[in-house]
Formats: sequence, structure tokens, C-alpha cells
Amino acid sequence: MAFNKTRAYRHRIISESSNDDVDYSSRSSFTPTEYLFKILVIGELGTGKTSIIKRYVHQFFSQHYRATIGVDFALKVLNWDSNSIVRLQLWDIAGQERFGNMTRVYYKDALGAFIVFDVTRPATFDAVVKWKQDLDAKVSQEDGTPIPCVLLANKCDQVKEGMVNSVAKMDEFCKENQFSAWYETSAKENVHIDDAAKTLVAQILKNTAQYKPHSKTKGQILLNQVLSSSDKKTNGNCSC
Ligand SMILES: Nc1nc2c(ncn2[C@@H]2O[C@H](COP(=O)(O)OP(=O)(O)O)[C@@H](O)[C@H]2O)c(=O)[nH]1
Ligand SMILES: [Mg+2]
Repeated sequence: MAFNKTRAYRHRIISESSNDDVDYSSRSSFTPTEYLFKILVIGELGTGKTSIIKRYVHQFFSQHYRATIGVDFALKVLNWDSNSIVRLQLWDIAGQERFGNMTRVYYKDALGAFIVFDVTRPATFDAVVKWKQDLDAKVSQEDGTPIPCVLLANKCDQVKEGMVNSVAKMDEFCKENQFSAWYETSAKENVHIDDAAKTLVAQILKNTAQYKPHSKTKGQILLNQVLSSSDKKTNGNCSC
């Protein structure tokens, strides 16, 4: 885990919530597999990154959030299916967007990302490619391919400007720039945020399924996995 290396940032768990779609209680002797995925939420300032996280984790929207400097974490627990619980650690940048990129420490071990733009401000869409390039330059899957990334066209409750009005062009853009998918979202009206997250998680699970269950996979932690003695030795240097 890299979290002990992020001291340069002010960071804190801001919130935690879970869905209750799957009931494990009737299976008392059964322990579902638990995953922890680090997910980045990046994009230009004011596009709605914090609002999307608050909506997704807290079912809450506000016009005014206190801007924090650094990185906030929010934890969303998904009872994914009858065999798996997925914990999403959502990394929200605050105030760092103005630099247009993030350090490798921020990207380290991320398994998925959302890039957010504001449908009312085409300039924020123009910056999407730059964010995607920054992401792909600083983090990748073990085989070197880009981590799954879903593009969010946020504030779709308002009048849309620019290319986002053409579904065909957006589809083409996503294909060219290796996005897994794109969604029009509204943090305000709670549109498509759950769908976008499900698509991202499904893609990450699909990718991680190719690794053996007991191999150590970057950024993915099987929380209920019993470490072998060699694993314990390897982790001995980690202070987290
Ligand atoms: N109408 C509308 N406003 C939004 C939406 N999402 C965020 N906002 C507003 O956009 C502004 C910036 O949002 P914020 O989440 O702070 O953006 P961030 O800088 O990317 O984290 C705030 O005033 C939010 O209330 C949305 O889906 N619809
Ligand atoms: Mg923010």
C-alpha cells in the first residue's frame, strides 16, 4: 500500500457508506471475498468532482462545499454480488487541479479513474485529453495497458455546450482516447452516477480476474486473504 507515502497531502476519510442490495446474513458460514479498489476522480476545477463523490457516497448535494487543500478519501462499500464485497476508496483532489496534473504518488496503485468535465463549459472538455494523458503516463496495469477510466459529462441537468451534444462524436472520442465508457451525469439530480461506478467496477473486476486469487495485485487488496509467511515477510517494510 502507498498511503504512507502521501504525507505531503492533507488527507482524511471524509465519508463512508454502503449499499444493501445483497443480504449475506442467511449464509452464516460463508465469507464473501472483499476487495479494496483505489479510484481516482480527476478533471478541471469546478466540474463537480466533489459533488459526484458526495452524491455517490452520501446521497447528498450542496451548492457549496468548503474547499480543502490536498486529497480527501471517501469510502463506498458495494455488496457487489453474493460472492464479493467491493470497497471503493475514492480519491478526491482539492485545490490541486489548478496545476493541471498530479504527482505519481497520487496515482500510485490506482485501479480505476473517473475523469470529469462540465457540459456547460467546453474548455473543461478540452482539458480531458490532458488529464487522460497524465493518468496513463503515471499509472498503468501490470501488463502496461491503461487502467479502466470512465468519462463523466457532469451537470447534464443544465444546457449542454459543444461536442457532448453528439453521441456519435463522444463515442468516437472515447474509443480514440481509450475510455471504458462515458456517461452524462448530474450530481445535482443524481443521474447515472451509480451506473458509471458499476461500469468502472465491473471493468476492474474483469481485469483483476485474470490474476490468480493469491497473487499480489497492485492496488487490489483481498481484505480477507490470509497472508502466507512469505507475504508477511514482504510486507514487513511497509509502515501502513
Ligand atoms: N447544476 C449542477 N451543478 C453542479 C453539479 N455538480 C456540481 N455542481 C456545482 O458546481 C460547482 C463545483 O462543484 P464541485 O463539486 O465543488 O467541483 P470540483 O471542483 O470539481 O470538486 C458547485 O457549485 C456545485 O454545486 C451538477 O450535476 N449540476
Ligand atoms: Mg472539489
